[in-house]
Amino acid sequence: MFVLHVFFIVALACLTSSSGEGIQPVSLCSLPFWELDGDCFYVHDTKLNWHDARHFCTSLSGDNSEETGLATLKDCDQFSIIWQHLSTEFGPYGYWMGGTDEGQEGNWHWVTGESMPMGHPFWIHGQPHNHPEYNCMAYQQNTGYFVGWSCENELYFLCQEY
Ligand SMILES: [Ca+2]
Repeated sequence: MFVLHVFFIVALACLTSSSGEGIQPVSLCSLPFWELDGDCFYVHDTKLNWHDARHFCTSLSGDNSEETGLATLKDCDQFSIIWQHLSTEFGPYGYWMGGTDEGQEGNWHWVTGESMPMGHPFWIHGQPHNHPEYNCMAYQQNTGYFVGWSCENELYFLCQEY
């Protein structure tokens, strides 16, 4: 009976600690994606140009039914959470994300086809500008803003499970 009691207390302690704040025993995301604000993201630490980065992110869907691609952001709160994560876990680099105006100059949209936010507080001051050589959107961690860059630049990048 004593042994049974000890086992029960230990089991209860594990259950309590695993349900504590900040610990998420069940993730919505499949590896290598991690959950953040209800969505699944992955930061790739090798630099590629925007098109190769987009292809890499798309290829991560593998056998999963989830579609994957360069990351999009749903709102300002998620933008803030991503900034905090990149600041603490990675570094002051540029990261490709899924915004582009390649199809039509000045018509910035997410690769999912959804409209993307314009102006403050997302884009760096004065952007997005209409420039035919700057058609791909990066997140600039050191400034905390989106910028439009040449798609041929090689950067780290952020993928997402949609
Ligand atoms: Ca452009």
